Amino acid sequence: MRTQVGIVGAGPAGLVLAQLLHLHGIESIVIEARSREYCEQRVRAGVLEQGTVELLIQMGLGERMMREGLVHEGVEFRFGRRPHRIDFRELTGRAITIYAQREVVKDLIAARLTAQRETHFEVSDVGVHDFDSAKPRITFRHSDEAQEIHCDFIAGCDGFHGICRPSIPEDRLTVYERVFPFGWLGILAAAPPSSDELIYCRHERGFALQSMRTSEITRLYLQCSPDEDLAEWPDERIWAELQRRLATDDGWRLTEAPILQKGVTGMRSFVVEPMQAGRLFLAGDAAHIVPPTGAKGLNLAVADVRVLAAAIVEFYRSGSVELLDRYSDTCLRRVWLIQRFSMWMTAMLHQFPGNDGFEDHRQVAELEYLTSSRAASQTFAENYVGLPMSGAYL
Ligand code: RFL
Ligand code: PHB
Repeated sequence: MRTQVGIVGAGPAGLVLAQLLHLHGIESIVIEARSREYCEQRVRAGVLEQGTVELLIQMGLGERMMREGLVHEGVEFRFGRRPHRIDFRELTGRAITIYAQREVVKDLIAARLTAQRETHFEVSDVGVHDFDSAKPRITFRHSDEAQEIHCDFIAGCDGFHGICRPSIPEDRLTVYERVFPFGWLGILAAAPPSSDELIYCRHERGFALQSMRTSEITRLYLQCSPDEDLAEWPDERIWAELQRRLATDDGWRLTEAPILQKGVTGMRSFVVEPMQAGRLFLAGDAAHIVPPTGAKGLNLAVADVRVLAAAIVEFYRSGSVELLDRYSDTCLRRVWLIQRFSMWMTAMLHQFPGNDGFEDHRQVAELEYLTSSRAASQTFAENYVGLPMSGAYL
């Protein structure tokens, strides 16, 4: 097979890149290890920055998202058993949209199939080769047959556990990493959310978060140990712990309902530098991971491929490799701003082992300042709704 861009991974990064290229008349082939059904059902992110929403609309993918997505103009921080709201609209003129990652992925796969561009699910033994030359190759197996893609560029959009990053010789990459001593136990529950907006809650027993997927489905998280055994968390224990952490003095109660899905996610910050090697470009979780506290992973993946698509389009338009050469530097400026924000949110809201009380006071002071100072609220809000794609600091 021959194409212009070979894309490994059909997550948000790979699929948005494929669609952006398609809209500029550039051919690509997407290969994905999992089945289409698996990609469309995987429970992941839920918060879209306004810039991500605007890009999806420009790409012609806004129709269902605008109908079904929930626009949120603020968020709540809960601590000391009291709610504190931050108003995005008033502080930034912008908002976020709640629309599940799997719905974004469904819309993108549907667009890909409508465009009749090649996509292969359930491939195995993927390898990327010769990316230091002008003729890179991707090899894989599909339906038990060995296949090969000859292309001009390879986009490594295969997530944190993919093969693209480890295919680059170790001595060409610098890895920056922090692994947190906790994880999140997440559930989907068949109940309308008990509050219209997200609630980020600091509690002595650990962080809790109320989010949602639709007006009928609540998404909730509890801080837990990174290797927490789900077998020790029957539904009653999960609800009791959520009620305890989220309780307020004004009698607010979480609506309990059947739990549809449970999972535990470890938390880390990770950045690889540079995000490119020859004609292999890493994007999204393949290049970086942020702790989910800032709700940024998917948005950052989309920001990367926007930069990559523009660079590839420029190459085919003018032959210039200038934007391609700068790809990693351009992306990493944003990546580190988002790392900073996600780390700050994580440190403000979670219980860290060995805490001697100093951290409790520091966290509460941080939250009090955040929710009472207009300057602090605005700083948070401009980061949460999404930093612009370019500007003084980008
Ligand atoms: P993905 O989504 O992991 O997609 C990578 C794809 O590559 C495939 N793959 C391969 N394909 C071919 N060959 C191979 N050898 C392959 N190896 C892997 C995989 O099957 C997969 O389909 O990475 P991508 O596209 O970079 O997208 C990143 C986002 O998925 C991720 O950052 C977010 O989900 C993170 N995240 C959140 N981000 C947000 O912006 N807002 C949120 O509210 C938010 N909440 C979350 C999250 C992630 C979570 N988990 C489970 C890690 C909440 C959670 C609980
Ligand atoms: C989610 O809805 O899954 C979600 C929301 C906010 C976060 C992380 C995850 O910070």
